[in-house]
Amino acid sequence: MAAYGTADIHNVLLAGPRSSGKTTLAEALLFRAGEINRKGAVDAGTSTSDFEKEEREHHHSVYSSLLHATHLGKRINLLDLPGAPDLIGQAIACLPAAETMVLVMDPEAGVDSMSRRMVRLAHDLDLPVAVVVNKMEANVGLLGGFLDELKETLGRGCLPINVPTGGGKSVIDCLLNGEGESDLGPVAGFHTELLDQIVEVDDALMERYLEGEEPNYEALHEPFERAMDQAHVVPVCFTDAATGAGVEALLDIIVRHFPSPPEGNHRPFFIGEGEDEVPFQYNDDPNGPVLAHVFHVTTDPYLGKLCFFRVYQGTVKGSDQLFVGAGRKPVRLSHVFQLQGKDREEINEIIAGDMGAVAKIDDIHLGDVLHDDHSLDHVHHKPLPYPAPLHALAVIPKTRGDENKIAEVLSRIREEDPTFEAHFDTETHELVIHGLGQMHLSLVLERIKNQGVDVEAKPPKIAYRETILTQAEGHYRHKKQSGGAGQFGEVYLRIEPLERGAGFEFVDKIVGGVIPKSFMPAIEKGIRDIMGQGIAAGYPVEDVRVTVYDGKTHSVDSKEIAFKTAGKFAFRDAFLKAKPTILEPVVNVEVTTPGDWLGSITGDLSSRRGRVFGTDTTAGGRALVKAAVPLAEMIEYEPALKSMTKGRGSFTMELSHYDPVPDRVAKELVAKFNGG
Ligand SMILES: Nc1nc2c(ncn2[C@@H]2O[C@H](COP(=O)(O)OP(=O)(O)OP(=O)(O)O)[C@@H](O)[C@H]2O)c(=O)[nH]1
Ligand SMILES: [Mg+2]
Repeated sequence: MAAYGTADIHNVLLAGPRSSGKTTLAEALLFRAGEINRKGAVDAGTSTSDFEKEEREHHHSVYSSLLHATHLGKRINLLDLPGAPDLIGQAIACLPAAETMVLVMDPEAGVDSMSRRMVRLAHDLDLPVAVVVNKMEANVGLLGGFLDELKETLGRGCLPINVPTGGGKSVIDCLLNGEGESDLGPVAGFHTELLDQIVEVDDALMERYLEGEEPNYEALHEPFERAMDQAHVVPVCFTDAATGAGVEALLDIIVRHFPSPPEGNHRPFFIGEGEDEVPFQYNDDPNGPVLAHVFHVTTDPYLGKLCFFRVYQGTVKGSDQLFVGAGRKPVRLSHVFQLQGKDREEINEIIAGDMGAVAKIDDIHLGDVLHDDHSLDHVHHKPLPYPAPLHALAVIPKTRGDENKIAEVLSRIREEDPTFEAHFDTETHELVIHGLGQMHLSLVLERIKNQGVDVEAKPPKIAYRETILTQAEGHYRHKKQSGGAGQFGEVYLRIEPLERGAGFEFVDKIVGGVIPKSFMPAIEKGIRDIMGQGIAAGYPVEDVRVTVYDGKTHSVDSKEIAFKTAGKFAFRDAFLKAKPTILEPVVNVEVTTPGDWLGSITGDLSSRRGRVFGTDTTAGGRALVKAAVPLAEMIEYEPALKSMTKGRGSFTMELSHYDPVPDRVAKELVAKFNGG
């Protein structure tokens, strides 16, 4: 039996921008709760959370990690997420597992684009947000301005629940206490502001409050928690993970005020497929049928594949056999573990609301639902908004024969990371990896190298597409009738542009059986083949409708292969007459910088063929720029932004749409394809 019940659990994500101190704060929380007796440090490679080789070497988080602590008899599960935008796949995967997102912020860096992105994600998943302003002592002079900035960007409900005092050396509560002096002024003002906001969600409490009654913890707990669930209040507290100031107060806040699984907004699960899909409510009951969800997959050096899951109802035991989604064959778990960074401990059971891991089960994958009752076969979590991997690299082993080893590493990474893809390009005979940016891909290369495989990587290829601008007709007669078995197939077709993103449509308008139905799939196959290879510049063709309307058949020599060839070349014929054009991916870029670099950032983005569609200067004097820029121009953006902003700017980008490339670029791509 667990020493705690479902209502005693608090699941918290530590999210936020790079280097804001999430991992250091996690370490400080574990230390203060007595879980570890030595405080490790990220920079020394000794923290509990950043234990993987790449993390110890680079001094930042690369993977999400699960930690736990006990405080005031309550259980806290912490998920320490990496803050680098390139590693956001790791962070997004974990979002379903918790009831609260704690956004850890560095007041000097301010509300950057990564913070905004995490808040948007939380909002989409109905996840309450709290803010921890970390590094308070060194930045005590900035804290007042930073609070204004938080309010301006996250809404007026963004209010302190404690405030720094003694020059950032400690904190003083302002939820249940209205007395004393803080570094930001009298506590009374903060206390009143917070209570005024909380009572708005509870009429009876509001009435008593307006009559002058000072609400105590019991009176406030439920309304406060509800205000968080509704994002009416976004509590802000202060810490200094380096000195430990405010850390115990944060432990108190987590267990006393943040939602437990039964209190929090339920995670968005659905049951059924397509039109029959309806929201599914789980019940947090440890005695109910098991419902668990896999939110993280890693590789343990000893145990191999490790799948982390959160239990929503029922109790998962090592002896259990569970179904995976709609799969009919149950999997036997054998052992279940609780994790403290890399340290794992086998335990008997994991109750509703809690998290754990199972090892070495090939049939369990990231995002899977585990259950023990066929009525839950079709339960799934709302799909998570993973960004598309836009950067690509071709990977070439230096030693022949290492391909298999590389493929093994890559397939493991694919299991763990939904924002990573790898495929073998049969055209170029290259192994191409796709990720979110340079950092993401160089970490993948490192993992390959750590397996003792030496590789070379070629510069990123941009995923251009080919399409047409008008309609055209095409024709091809494939005839081979000299010696041996003959081949004959003749095809007339028409191609027309479709809306961007529509893909491919194949229409059979043959009348009178001039081409028998049985050959149509071969024609379509020939067309799909050549579309995949590209015609003008070697990039896949998209957004066309092909209508086959005439042709000829030979009673003996017509066979599938002949019609496949005829379809392929008839398409090529039409394509070249239909004003072919090349499309390029365009990304939405959001740049934030502290300080006045607005002019240089917009100027630079314009020189990258970007279209700036929004600029703003926020409370802390920070610049925010939104623009749409061709991906090809963003390859070297990270170092450029760094040097422009003395290392203080940050940016995020997401695929927006495809646009035709300018003539000059098209000519270059075509010439390159033709060996120029
Ligand atoms: N002065 C000061 N430094 C801190 C504090 N918290 C963290 N740091 C330092 O800030 C740097 C980044 O800390 P991390 O804990 O790795 O930050 P993170 O948010 O986990 O970073 P990512 O994993 O890259 O997202 C390290 O050098 C820490 O020692 C703090 O409260 N005060
Ligand atoms: Mg970290």
